[in-house]
Amino acid sequence: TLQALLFDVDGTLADTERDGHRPAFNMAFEEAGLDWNWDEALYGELLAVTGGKERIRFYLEKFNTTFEKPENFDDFVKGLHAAKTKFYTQLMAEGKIPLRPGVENLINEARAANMRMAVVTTTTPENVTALLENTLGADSESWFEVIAAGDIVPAKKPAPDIYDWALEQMNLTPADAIAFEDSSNGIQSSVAANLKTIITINEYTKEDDFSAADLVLDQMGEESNPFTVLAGDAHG
Ligand code: XBP
Ligand code: MG
Repeated sequence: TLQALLFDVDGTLADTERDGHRPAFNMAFEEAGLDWNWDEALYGELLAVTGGKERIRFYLEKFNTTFEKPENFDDFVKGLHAAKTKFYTQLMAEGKIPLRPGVENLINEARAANMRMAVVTTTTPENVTALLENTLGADSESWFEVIAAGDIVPAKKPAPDIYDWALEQMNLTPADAIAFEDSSNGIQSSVAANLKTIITINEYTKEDDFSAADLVLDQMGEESNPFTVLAGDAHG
């Protein structure tokens, strides 16, 4: 029986990639004196790899192969990524990124229905805190029983590991939960963890393959929530 909703963050709760993560990466590059610029089209290609540190490495492997890597390359990537997180959380604090339509309503209904909730994401934990605090309110992170994020598991989405970890923490089986995702990497991860999955598409992911989804929506509805469609009367 349905007991829990598991939420991806980027692209699902909010459209954070184009106007949040992408400019934050560019600000970090500029601060470090690098002339790299990730425009919207390039960023769409870089989204093939999840995780910010992993994405920087992917960029250098595929799109900027002439860059001479510094000796302590791991620290270099970590430093760049820490700066990116600083800029990203600043952008969130400025309140520039709203939740996607229907998300707040869905979360409120889920709480009213005593649904258990978790966040399951490849992004950095600080970024989740910054988004939730600046949209749903100061204590909203506590509504989520588990924040499964960032480097908690080494193999990020599309691997199922982060969903497996969240389910284990909550002592749930996959049949007890539904995942909310927006991307190919996201649904590969949730489906590999045997979870029913509801997709809300966005500009970067509308061409992705969602044939494994249980439901594909443009956005969450303001009135009738998708988990009631899949689970019958969740208000029971
Ligand atoms: C989205 C991602 C992340 C962010 C960057 O994850 O792929 O890598 O773009 O985050 P999800 P960090 O949709 O699973 O939330 O730079 O903090 O790694
Ligand atoms: Mg996503």
